[in-house]
Amino acid sequence: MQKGATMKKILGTVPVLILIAVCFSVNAEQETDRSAEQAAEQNTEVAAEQKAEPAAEQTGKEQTVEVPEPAAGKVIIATWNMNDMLTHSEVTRRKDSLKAFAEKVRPDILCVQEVVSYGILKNIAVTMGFKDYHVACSDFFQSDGAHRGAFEVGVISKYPFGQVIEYDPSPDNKNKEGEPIESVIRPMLKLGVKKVECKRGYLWVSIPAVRLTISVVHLKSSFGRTARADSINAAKREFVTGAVALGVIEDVHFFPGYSYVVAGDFNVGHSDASKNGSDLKSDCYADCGGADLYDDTHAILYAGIAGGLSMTNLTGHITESTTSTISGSPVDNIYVYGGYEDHFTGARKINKTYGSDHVPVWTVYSVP
Ligand SMILES: [Ca+2]
Ligand SMILES: [Ca+2]
Repeated sequence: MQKGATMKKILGTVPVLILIAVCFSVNAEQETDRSAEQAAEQNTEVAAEQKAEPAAEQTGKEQTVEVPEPAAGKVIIATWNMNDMLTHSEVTRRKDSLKAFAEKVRPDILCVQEVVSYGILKNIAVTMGFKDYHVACSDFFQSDGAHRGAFEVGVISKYPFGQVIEYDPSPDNKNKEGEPIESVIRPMLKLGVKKVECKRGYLWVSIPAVRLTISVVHLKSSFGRTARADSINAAKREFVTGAVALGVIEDVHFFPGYSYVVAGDFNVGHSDASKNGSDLKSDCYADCGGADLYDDTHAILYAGIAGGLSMTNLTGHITESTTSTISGSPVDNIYVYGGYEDHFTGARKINKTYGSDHVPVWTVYSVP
């Protein structure tokens, strides 16, 4: 896939800042609004994610997309928000769907969201038939409770991990089984992205056998809100994504010759015309005209505003939603970067949720 073409496609959907002077004049007021909302929300940070129940097993029309047969040097990388994998009994209840998913998608590397512990993810891997695969899981929440306030992200990989690091806003690990080493998240402070109180960071793994680093995200949901009511959620998304971007920039130097992947549930569609902006200094919420909008999450990865970082969104050409609960462009995205971006196929989705409220999204990577 040509990065330039993809970028044009993405950029074509995002309003571009034209009047910097106008935007600066309203910026101070917007900052105040955001700070006030932030303070209010910090006090009422809900442990539970609120969302609608999954509507249906199918979303959209069934695509006749076949995942290619396994082949040497071809790596299927998928991301899937599994929806409420809260207990071992839930894994058992959904075992047929999990097996069907595994047989259809056959991921070599599967990035997941909405599991609550390493133990649950290990159980999922075995249930899918991947008992020899390697499992990495974040531990943002020590409770591992059967509730949405304990959501982790993880990776199930055919290939061993070189290293697993959890980037946790509040490091708290206590040497439980499967806990990765952890580091505090660095806000992209030099570009004005401040730390915002949030519970969920991201998980980073390196996979030397296929020369990949992968950052898995499950960014803050909007609870269906937009504009000012969504500003604190957008700030949380930008905070974590900024840290991910810094990590990718670091990976380029630390792991030359690798490809760098950012995958997961962004909780904002890549082409959501009511939210996406591309200027961190200007966040407009309503009646914006040509002014830059308030959620620069995707732009942080593709628009070059973070150290020239211009990742390619393999999902950029997909216009249909990837979840039955959020309409519009995909919230589940796979971004890639490095000298081998053309070794990834454009992402595809299978319009079947396999018991979740999200469909899986996948790409095939030809190892250089
Ligand atoms: Ca932790
Ligand atoms: Ca903006």
